[in-house]
This record gives sequence, C-alpha cells and structure tokens, in this order.
Amino acid sequence: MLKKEWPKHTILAIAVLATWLKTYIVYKTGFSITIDNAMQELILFISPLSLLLFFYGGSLFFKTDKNKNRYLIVATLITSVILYGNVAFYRFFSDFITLPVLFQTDNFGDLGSSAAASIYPTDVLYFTDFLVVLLAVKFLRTKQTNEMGLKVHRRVYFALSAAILFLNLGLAEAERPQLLTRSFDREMLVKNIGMYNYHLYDVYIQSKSQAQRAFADGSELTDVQNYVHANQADPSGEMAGIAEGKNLIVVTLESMQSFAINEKMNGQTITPFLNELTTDEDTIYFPNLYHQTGLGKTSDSEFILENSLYPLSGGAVFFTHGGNTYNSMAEKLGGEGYATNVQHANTKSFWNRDMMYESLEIDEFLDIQSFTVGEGDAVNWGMKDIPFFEQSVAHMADMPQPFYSRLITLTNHHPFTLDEQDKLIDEFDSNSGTLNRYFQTTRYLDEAVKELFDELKASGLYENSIIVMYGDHYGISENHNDAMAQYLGKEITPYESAQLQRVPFFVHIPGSGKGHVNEEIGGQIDMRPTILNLMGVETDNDMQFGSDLFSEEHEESAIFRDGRYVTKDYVYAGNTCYENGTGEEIDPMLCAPFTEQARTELEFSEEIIIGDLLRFYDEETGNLNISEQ
Ligand code: GP9
Ligand code: MN
Repeated sequence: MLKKEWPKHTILAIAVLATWLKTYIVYKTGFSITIDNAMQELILFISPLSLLLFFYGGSLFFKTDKNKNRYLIVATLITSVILYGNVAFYRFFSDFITLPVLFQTDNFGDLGSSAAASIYPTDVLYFTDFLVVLLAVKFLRTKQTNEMGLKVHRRVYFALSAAILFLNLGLAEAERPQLLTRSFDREMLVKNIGMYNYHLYDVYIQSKSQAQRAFADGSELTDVQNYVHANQADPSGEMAGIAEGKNLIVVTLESMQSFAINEKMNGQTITPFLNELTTDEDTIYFPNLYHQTGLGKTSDSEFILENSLYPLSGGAVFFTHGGNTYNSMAEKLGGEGYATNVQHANTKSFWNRDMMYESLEIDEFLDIQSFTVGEGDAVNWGMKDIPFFEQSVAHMADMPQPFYSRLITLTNHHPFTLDEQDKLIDEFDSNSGTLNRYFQTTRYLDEAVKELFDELKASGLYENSIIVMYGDHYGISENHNDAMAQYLGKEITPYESAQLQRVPFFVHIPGSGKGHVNEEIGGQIDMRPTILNLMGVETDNDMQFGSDLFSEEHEESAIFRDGRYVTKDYVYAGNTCYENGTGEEIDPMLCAPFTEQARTELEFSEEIIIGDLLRFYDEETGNLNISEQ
C-alpha cells in the first residue's frame, strides 16, 4: 500500500488523462481516419478532451470521495464501452455508430457471426483507462476535499473545460467550415469534434429528424420537384418497351465488386460465367456503375433500386423510415398487372424487410419459411446460393405471369466462409484472410448464377423473362487496403478507393441481340429508370434522382452516399479533386461546382425521406397535395 497522500483531484486527473490518451491512440489504431496536415492532427488530438473534462468533471459535484470515485469508475466504463463499440462496429461497417443502428436490435442475432469474427482477446486493451482508474481508486490515498475549496475548484475547472471546447470548435470551424450544419460524413465529425461530442451531436440530429417529419407539410417538395425535372433525361426510345410484358427477375449479387469481373487471381479466373456474359449477344454489361449505399448495405441497395432515391447518411432507411410512403418499382409494375415478390432465404424481420416491403407495395415476401434448407445447404449467414436459386426458380414456376421477382443472394458475404466442396478456386495469399476468402466466395456466386440461368432454361421461364443483376455494395472495406494493393499491384489512394466502389450491372434480355459492354458512368440510382423504360413503363412524373442509362441525355456521374463522386472528368474523394482516368490531383476549383450539386442532390433526397414527403405527392398527375395529411 502506498503511504504518500496525493493531491485532492488526482483520480480525476488520472481518469481524464488516461481516457484522453487512450482515445487518441484508438483513433490512430482502431479506425482509418485520414489526416492531411498538422492542424488536423492537433484537432484530432485535442478533440476528446472537452467532453471528457465535462463528463468526468461531474464527479466534482459529489460530496464524499467515495462517491466521486464511484462516479469516475462508471464514467470511464461508459466512455470505454462507447469507444470500443465503435471500434467493433467499424471493423465491419467502416463507419461510426449512429443512433438509429442501435435500435436495429432485430439484426443483432444475425450480425453475430460477423461481429464475433471481429472481436479479439486483445480488445481488453480498449478498457485500459477503466482499469487504471480502478487501480488508482484502490491504491492511491488522496487528500480529503472540503466543500468550500471545491466550489472554487469547480468554477475554474469548468471555465477551463469550456475554453477547451471553444478552442476545439474554433479550430474545427477554421479547418472545416460549416462542419455542423452540412456534414453527412461521420468521419469528419469524429475527427473534428471527437467521438464523444459526435455522439451527443448525433442524438441531437436524430431527435431533430423525428420532429422534421412531424412538421413537414409538403411545401418542401416544390424545390425538389423543380430540381428533379430539370435533371431528368428523356429515356432512350430505342430501348423503350423492349422487355414489355416479360417477367422481370432482378438478382442482388451480394458484395460483388467489379474488380473481380474479367480478371484473374493467381492465374485463376474468378467469375467465368459472368465473364462470358459480358460478351454475350443478349447481355448489356455496365462496368462503370457505382454503388451508392450507406450503412444499410444490401437494404440500401434495394432502396435505391426500388425508389431511385439515395439512402440516408445516418442509419439504414429500411429501419428509420420503413413506414414512409414510397413510389417503388414494384408498385409501378404491380400497376401494370405484375405479381411482385422478393425471395430471400433469411428471417423476414432482418433489416426490417417485412415492414419496408409493405411500404414498397411488394405483394409477397418469400423468406426463409418458403425454403427448405437441407443437410449441407447452409454456410456462413444461411442458405447457400445454389440451393437458393434452385428453389427460387421452382417458386417462379408457380407464380402468375408476368411477375417481378427479386432474388437476394447471401453466400458471398463477410466473413466469406465456404464448405470445402464449394471452394472452386484457391485462396489469395495476402495478409487479409477476408480478401483471400473473398475470391472463393465470389467464384461460388458466379457458379450459382450459372446454375440460375440453367434452371430458368430448364423450367421454360427463360425466354419470357429478362434477368437483371447488380452488385449491392463493396465486399472489401478500406481496412484491407494493403491486401488490395497487393492484389491490384498499386497503392490504394482515395482515388483508387473510389474506383473500387464499382459494382457490376448486367441486363440480360434473351433473344434481343442487344448485347454490348456499355461504358456509361452511372450509379445504382439509375437502375430503376433504366429497367422501367425497358419494361415500357413511363416514369416522367416520378420523383427519382437517376435516369435511364441508355438515354443519350444521361449525365455521366455517380454520387456516393458519403459525398464522394465520380463524373466523366473528375473523381472527388478524400476532399481532393482528381482527374478521372489518370488519378492525378487537380485544382479543387474544377470539382467545386459539382461538389455543390452533389450536396444539393443528397440533401433533396434526404428531405424527401425525412419529411416523408411522398405522402404529399401524386405521381399520376405530378401534383403536390400540400393540404393533405
Ligand atoms: C442479409 C443480407 C446481407 O439479409 O441482406 O446483408 P448486408 O450485411 O450485406 O447488408
Ligand atoms: Mn449485402
């Protein structure tokens, strides 16, 4: 036992210092936060401090040292849990936690396998400050505090804390103007105001959006409608109605990225069947389509496909706004006499699909209950894609025609595990097991798609259907940049990272002879208008942000959900303007006008969702029903 008596507030000082330093170390090791200059580094370093001073300073309001210490123990535990929760979440989503995802409790069971793969015994280190405070409370004797002295100390202490907060905000404002008013980028918030302040800010923003729906009256739609109409491209006449009356089968290719298509890994072909399709006479392949998903991942891609709206910057729109009014592709096709459904061998409440599908007016959801998962038919997250496709085609054979059936695959999902007999190629040899296995599961998905085509042909459905396939989002996050660099043989700059967000998009129209590789740059947001034009369904009055990829007027661009974007000439990523093609850094002024447009577009889309504004819109006439509730 130490005999020495330490100054009165030693434990508080230890707690603040320990958590502060730990947080900074975790910023540098647990996340990939990009730092461009010394000022940003300084802001990052001081950013945790203000909140910690305030929060831990709460202990100064307790009278006895015992209660002060208890408070500090609980407080360090709380901040540790918040920080660690973010680290674990980041490993999987490459993003920070936002309030709505905490309410996605239905997902926690299924997320389990991925989460477990992201937790290591050394993670105890994330609780170092908590342990330090525990030990300090146990072993250090401090001088008794008295109430009179404490009042003075408190004033000085909180004045200092406030000064540090303002210093932090001032530096952040200078470095990033309008950070708090315009930001939809959580990394930027975390790095400028710190993880803990970020969470307070998040709570504020989320409560605000709840209020926004309550106060929206539809008048907001006028500006949005003007923007949408001004930016719509006339759909291609040549492709209009080319698949009218046919069944529409849309396949979500889980985690499939374009970098795997028409490429090899250590001499082995990764996607032989899809490669063949790229040169097939009935297939149009789009190699330059970018995913635009956010935290909602697969569900976000479904949202974009159905609505041609951007998903949300915070949380998964399937959860946060699953009860809104939408004008989905399913609703449109339903109006044309199509039977509409989604087939996905997973629990129906996962990602709140059951609720959202009702809002999207999808007639039927064939969930796990509609599938028989036999011995050896499941791996990783659930039913394997090959038996899934076999049974989905059997379901289609029973459907009234024409139908719109959407199939969501699952095997090519993080952590990309497979049974031995399904491994058709070797693993890659990088230091990332994730990337190494990814090639194998992607190869399996390719095999499954081949199987789907065979089954459709065997069932006689093939000739009267069109098959559309798209990659939902990245499978390999930036956490695996070193391994990706090894595979691609080049450094992963922010420019390359943006290019890696390409996902394959295939439109296969049997007997059409329309096959070609279409280099048009676009985003998932363009899928709905492109498909509906093929189906001969008009979308002139629809509140949609994308446009027909076959249209001559289609503007070559893709805005990512995090504010990055790609146009024919530029790539904007990591707050840097690059020349598209060469990847050279160029004058930021060249990107400036489009940066503004990208923000406007994301904001308009977000306004529609947050205000639930489509409840005020009549897509038949294009009229706004502003008085209607
Ligand atoms: C699970 C499937 C995968 O139902 O949607 O989800 P993801 O993690 O890719 O969003
Ligand atoms: Mn997915």
